[in-house]
Amino acid sequence: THLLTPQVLRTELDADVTRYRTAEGHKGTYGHVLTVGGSRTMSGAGLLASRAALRAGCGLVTWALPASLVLPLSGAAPEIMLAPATDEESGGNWNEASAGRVLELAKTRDVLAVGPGLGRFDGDSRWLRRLWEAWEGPLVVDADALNMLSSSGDFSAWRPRSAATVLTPHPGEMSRLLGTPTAELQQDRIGAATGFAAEHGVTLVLKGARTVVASPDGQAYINTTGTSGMATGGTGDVLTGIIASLLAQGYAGPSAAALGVWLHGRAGEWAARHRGHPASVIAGDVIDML
Ligand code: NPW
Ligand code: AMP
Ligand code: MG
Repeated sequence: THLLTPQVLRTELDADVTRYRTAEGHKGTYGHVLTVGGSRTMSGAGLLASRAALRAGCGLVTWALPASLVLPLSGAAPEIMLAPATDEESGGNWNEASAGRVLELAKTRDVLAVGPGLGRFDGDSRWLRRLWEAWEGPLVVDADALNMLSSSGDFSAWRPRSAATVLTPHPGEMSRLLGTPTAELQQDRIGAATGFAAEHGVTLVLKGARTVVASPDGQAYINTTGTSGMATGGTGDVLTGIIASLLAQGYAGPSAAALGVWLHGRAGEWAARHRGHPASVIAGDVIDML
């Protein structure tokens, strides 16, 4: 177990943000993220993840969202492309059939980030399983998509992924993944994270004060950045976008997760300083400080 410091990021993880961006680069050089999330009452989560991805340096972001939201959201962030991922039959809302459309969109993107503000719908565990098994590139699984994993019942039977797979549960979501009460798993956060990461061959980010990043090969890193100001709605959605963005820029799963967690915490600290008090930090401030 290591403390996550810039030194460890550079030496152990080969994750140094200053290496990227060359004079000759263009938007295609830095990768294209597809964020999959948002629903009628939680469109903000998808928007925060998408904006954070762009701010963290990838070249392009497309946000796959319910068709019914495309018009209302069209002016929200001009830098982000919107892709309706649902059809008329669903009333423009997420349904099991939308997995095919998401996979079609993913063909021309580099990274998939699934979950922020997605909500739950009939057949959602099968929907997620299709993405998990058919998408061959890097994948970030957060929020409601984690709850779909938890309620699938047979997650262990899902085909193991060979590309980078990063799961970003907060303690409540981790509790559902493990079937262990939150208070109990919080007593051994490193054990919970490393156990799950090794068993399922994923990078597991167990969020909360001093976030733990566990890699599939058994390493664990404890973050040293962050502030209580980050205990506010939407900061987790921001982290999802950052990690997806770093994956799109070519970092390996554990490096993208560790660097993402560190940068997210540092941006939160700067936001608290900028506002003058942690209580006044909101998730959008964290994006602005990246
Ligand atoms: P408790 O209360 O302690 O038992 P949920 P969610 C626990 C979207 N959002 N330490 C805690 O449990 C998301 O993207 C949309 C200990 C807490 O009550 C999702 O799609 C926003 N426990 C959806 O909402 C902004 C901790 O988990 C429970 C903990 C639902 O996600 C907000 C809450 O977890 C939000 O991001 C910690 N550090 N952290 C938008 N603007 O659109 C969490 N818990 O029930 O999974 O709900 O995280 O709000
Ligand atoms: P979520 O619950 O998904 O919105 O994620 C919350 C984000 O804020 C995670 O990245 C947490 O690590 C971070 N966070 C929440 N509370 C704290 C805290 N007290 N100190 C540092 N980071 C926190
Ligand atoms: Mg969250």
